[in-house]
Amino acid sequence: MSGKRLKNLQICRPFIYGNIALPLSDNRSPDISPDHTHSWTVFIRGVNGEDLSNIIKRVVFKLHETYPNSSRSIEEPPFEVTETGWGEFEISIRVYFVPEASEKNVVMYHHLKLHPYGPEAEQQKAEGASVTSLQYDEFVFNEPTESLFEILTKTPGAVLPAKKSTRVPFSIQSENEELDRLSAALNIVQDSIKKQVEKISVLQREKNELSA
Ligand code: SLL
Repeated sequence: MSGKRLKNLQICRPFIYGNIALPLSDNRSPDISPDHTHSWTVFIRGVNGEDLSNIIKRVVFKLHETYPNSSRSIEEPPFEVTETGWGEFEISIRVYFVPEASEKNVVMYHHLKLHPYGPEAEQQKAEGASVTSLQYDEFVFNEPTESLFEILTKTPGAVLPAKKSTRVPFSIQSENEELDRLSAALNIVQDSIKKQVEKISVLQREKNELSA
């Protein structure tokens, strides 16, 4: 593997970060503080839930200072932190790439969401529904090292077994919907090509008849 950089080349790796939260029920475990209202997980992962450890070495989640050891360093996938608490706050997510990448670390900010929001908030609150707040983003590598390029193109991230509680609603489903839209568009294009071909052959026939 090589640290040489590939000139005039850019490669992207899509990912998702955010949190899922669940209201705690009354029959919570006794070691959970009584003023805590929710359990939540903040995470970063691939768009289809896959592991990003082929490019990420470490992720540091910086929680609110009301948490003990508020800086949580996660060195192995899944890159996530699960906690319980009572309030929403901003979490910084600092990503360190594998050494082969020779890339600087990057930081993202996520506002931890515990409470339902939007038009169905009241109903969701009454149902004790889970709350999900996600962000799609991409790592963009300009002039990547040959090693990073090889990692990104040859070894796709392993798919982690999706845990029900933190399943991501993007993914195969939205990808399939996009494929449906593409194939509908393709049908329209093919239809119009067919019509044009018929028109041309009618014109051709007319032309032949005139010159006969
Ligand atoms: C708020 N500005 O007032 C925010 C701060 C902090 C949330 C929210 C701590 C839990 C614990 C916890 O939930 N902190 O360790 O006891 O809403």
